[in-house]
Amino acid sequence: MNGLGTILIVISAAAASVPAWAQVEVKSAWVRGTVAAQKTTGAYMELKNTKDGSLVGVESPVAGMAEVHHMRMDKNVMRMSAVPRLELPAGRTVELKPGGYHVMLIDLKKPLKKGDSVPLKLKIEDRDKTVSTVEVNAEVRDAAAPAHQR
Ligand SMILES: [Cu+2]
Repeated sequence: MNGLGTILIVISAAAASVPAWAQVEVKSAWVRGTVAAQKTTGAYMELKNTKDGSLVGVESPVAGMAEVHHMRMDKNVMRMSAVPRLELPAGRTVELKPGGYHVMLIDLKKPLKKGDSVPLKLKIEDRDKTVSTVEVNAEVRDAAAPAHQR
């Protein structure tokens, strides 16, 4: 009987351990809803990595392409540029929000309505170049939510 008890304890400890790929915590993921014929929109979230790494790509079934962008004001002109890699330093929360970093969903396949759920696959690269995928479902918010403001 003692032997069996020991085995059960070992199994439950293994089941409770955090899988190796669950290194990035994603919070408050949302996507701006779109109106008919709109082909792009932004996705926003908070990312917190447990170890140093970077976000190197995003995929979503709702969009033909997804890119990480940075937005800034340059002499009153809003400029967006693609960011091939966004550093996620260990323990620090990196915020993707209107007016700053965001995921641009490009070539949308259909309009996104408030309350829809948009699956996103985040490609996270470690310091040792290992790329893992973090899946998250982002909630679609009203198209009229404040856009690209500071
Ligand atoms: Cu953008």
